[in-house]
Amino acid sequence: MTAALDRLLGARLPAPPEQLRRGPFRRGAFPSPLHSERRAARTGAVLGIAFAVCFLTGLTSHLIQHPPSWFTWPASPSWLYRVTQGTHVATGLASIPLLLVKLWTVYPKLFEWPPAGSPSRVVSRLSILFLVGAGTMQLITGLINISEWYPFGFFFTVAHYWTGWIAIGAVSVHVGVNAPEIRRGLARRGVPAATEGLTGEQGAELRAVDEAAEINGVPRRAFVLAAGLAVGAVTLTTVGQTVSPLARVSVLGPRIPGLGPQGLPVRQTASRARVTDVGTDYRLVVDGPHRLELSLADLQRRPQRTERLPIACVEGWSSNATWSGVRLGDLLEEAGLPPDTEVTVESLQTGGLYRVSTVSPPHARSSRTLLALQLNGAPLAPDHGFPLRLIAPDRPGVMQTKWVTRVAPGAGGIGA
Ligand SMILES: Nc1nc2c(c(=O)[nH]1)N[C@H]1C(S)=C(S)[C@@H](COP(=O)(O)O)O[C@H]1N2
Ligand SMILES: [Mo]
Repeated sequence: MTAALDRLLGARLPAPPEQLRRGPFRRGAFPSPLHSERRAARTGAVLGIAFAVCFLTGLTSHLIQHPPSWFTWPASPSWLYRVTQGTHVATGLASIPLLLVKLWTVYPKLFEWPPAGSPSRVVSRLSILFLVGAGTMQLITGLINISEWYPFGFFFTVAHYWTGWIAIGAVSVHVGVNAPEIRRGLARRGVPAATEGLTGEQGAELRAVDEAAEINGVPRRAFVLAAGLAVGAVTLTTVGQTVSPLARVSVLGPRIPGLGPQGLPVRQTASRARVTDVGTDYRLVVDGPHRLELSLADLQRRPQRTERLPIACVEGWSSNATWSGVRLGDLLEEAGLPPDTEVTVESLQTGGLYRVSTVSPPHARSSRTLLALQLNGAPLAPDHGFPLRLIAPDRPGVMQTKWVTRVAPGAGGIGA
C-alpha cells in the first residue's frame, strides 16, 4: 500500500538544505540502543496488545449497554462482565506507563531527517499524531472517569466510545504503514532508528555501537525491568478494586470491594439521586395483561430467593454480594407476560441517566435475576436501593437499577 502511494506521488519529497540539520537533527544524535527500532517495535507490540484488548473489552461493554439487533449478551456465567470490564480498566491503566515508555523510546523520530522523506513517511507521521492524540485522550478520560471527576463539558461515554475508534484506527494505519520496520524490529537483530537507510562507514559504526549494547545487554535489561516495574506497580495498586484478594494493596483503586454500607461500595447515593422519602405508600407496579401492584409487605410475603451475584461497575470495580428477593421471571409470569419478555425497569429517581434500564430476554428469563429486598442478610440500605433493586447475573452495574418502582414490557432505558 505504501509503495503504491510512493510510486503514485514520487518516491522522494524535496529535502530542506543540509545546513539546517543541527542539534537533535544531526546524524546519530540518539545513539542509545534504547531508541532502536528493536526497542520501539517490542514496546509497541506490548502496547498494541494492551490497546487491542482494551478496545475489544470496551466495545463489549458498549454493545451490552446499547445492543444492536444482532447482539445478545448471555446471563451466564454471572462473572463474565466482571472479567471483561475489569480487564478493560486494568489494561487501560497499564497502558498509561506503557505509552510513556513507548513515547520515550521513539521521540527521536520527531527529529527524523529529512522531515518529510516520502509520501508514505508523511502518512505515517500524521497517523502518529492521531495515534498519540487519541491514545492519550482515551487514557486520560478513562482515568478521570474512574475517579468520578468530570471537569470536561462533553458526555464521557460518547466521547470515550468514538475516540476509541479513532485510536484503534490510527493503530491499524500505524502498524500497516510501518510493517517493514516493525517486522525488522521484532526480528532478532535491530538497527537504531538513527542509522536507518545509512550505508557506508558511518552507518556501520552506529550499528556496531547498537549491537554491542544489545549484546552486552545492560541498558536493555534495566530498561525492560524499569518498564515492567512501572506497569506492575500500576496494576498491583489498582487491580484489587476487582480482584478482592488484592484489595489490601489497592491503594490507588478508587473503590475497595467489601468496603461500604452492608459490605458493598456505593456508586450513586440515595441523597444524590434524591430518593430520600420512601414511605408506606410505596408500590411496585408490574404492567401486563394482569397488572400487579404490590406493597413492600406484599413483596416480603412472596417466596424469597437468594443468589450470590456481583455488582460490576463499568468503572472497573466489582464486588460479590448475597441478595434475597423475588424472581423477576415469576412476577412477569404472574402479570401475564411470557417470562422472557424484554422489560424496562424504572426507578423512583426522577432525573439522572441511569434511572431506567432494559432487561433483555436472557436476563429476564434467568432464574437468578431478582428484584432484591435484602443485601448480605439485611434489608437494603437506602444507598443500595431501598426498598427494591434489580440484580441480574452478568450485567454492567449501571444496569442494576436501584429504588425500583415499575416494570413494564418493552425496551426503554440503558440496554435498550
Ligand atoms: N436508579 C439508579 N440505579 C443505579 C444507579 C443510578 O445512578 N440510579 N447507578 C448504577 C451504577 S453505575 C452502579 S455501579 C450500581 C452500583 O450499585 P451499588 O451502589 O448498590 O453498589 O448501581 C446502579 N444502579
Ligand atoms: Mo457503575
